[in-house]
Amino acid sequence: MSPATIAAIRGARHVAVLTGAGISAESGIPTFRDALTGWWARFRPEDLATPEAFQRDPDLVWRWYRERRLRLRDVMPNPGHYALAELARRVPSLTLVTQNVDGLHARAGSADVIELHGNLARVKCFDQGHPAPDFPDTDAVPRCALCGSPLRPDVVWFGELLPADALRRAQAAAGDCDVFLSVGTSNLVEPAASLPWIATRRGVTVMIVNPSATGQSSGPNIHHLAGPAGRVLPELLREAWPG
Ligand code: BV8
Repeated sequence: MSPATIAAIRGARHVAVLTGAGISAESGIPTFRDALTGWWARFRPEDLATPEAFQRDPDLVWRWYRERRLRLRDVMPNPGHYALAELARRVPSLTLVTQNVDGLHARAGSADVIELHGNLARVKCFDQGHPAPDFPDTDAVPRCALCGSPLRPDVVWFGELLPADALRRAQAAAGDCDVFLSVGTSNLVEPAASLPWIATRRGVTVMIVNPSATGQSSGPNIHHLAGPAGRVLPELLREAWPG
């Protein structure tokens, strides 16, 4: 990695990190842009991850999330998740913001993860948002014990607002950081996709960890660390803090 990249991360006061589905790819979780596999290949995520899809066919959407959640039992954080947990111990301040709903950052030891799009392990009811104690392992949509409305995963669907406090904290971190680290995101989904621009416009260093340059911005302060997060992030830490 370039001496400028190493110097920037070593000298950082506050690192803001935004992760997307790409950081979980090496844990075996397909990214959003990868076509859905098997029976689900006939759908696009944007067609299932909406309140309208749930109201149209609650059992279908519930089953999709139930399968995704059951699959989480067999996956583990990968070296990319662990490297970010280690980075938080190396710099004075680190804010970790994720678009992912898989909970893998917390399982890798990261604290105070800002989950912009919710968490697949949590369930709430559709009408009132009453939290449900657990994710009922049923094929048909279960009902809320308090109000009787259908239960749904506690994730942010397309067309739904992000949790206001999470978005505010993420935007504040992008506005305060001196290094912005974007890992495994295609920058397609708003308003998360605008976070790196807050940092770029301030002229701070932006590092992009992604095997692909597609959809990624470029410029004098933008360092593209090309490659899979599970290899690049541990490499970044080893070179910045050798031994
Ligand atoms: C909202 C939870 C107000 C559900 C998800 C402008 C402003 C505001 C809103 C909009 C706007 N324009 C459009 C909108 C509407 C919409 C939107 O952005 N649509 C897109 C499709 C254009 N946004 C919303 O609806 C948001 N709500 O803004 O409310 C509003 C409402 C209506 C109208 C106006 C305003 C809510 C968005 C949240 C949706 N929920 N997830 C679930 O999971 O089921 S988003 C979903 O996409 C996931 O969370 C995922 O993380 C996220 C983003 O995708 P990525 O993470 O980037 O993943 P992706 O697959 O795209 O890319 C993977 C990347 O990894 C690639 O670059 C690849 O190269 C790289 N990669 C692969 N392998 C590796 C790797 N990188 C590193 N290492 C590897 N090994």
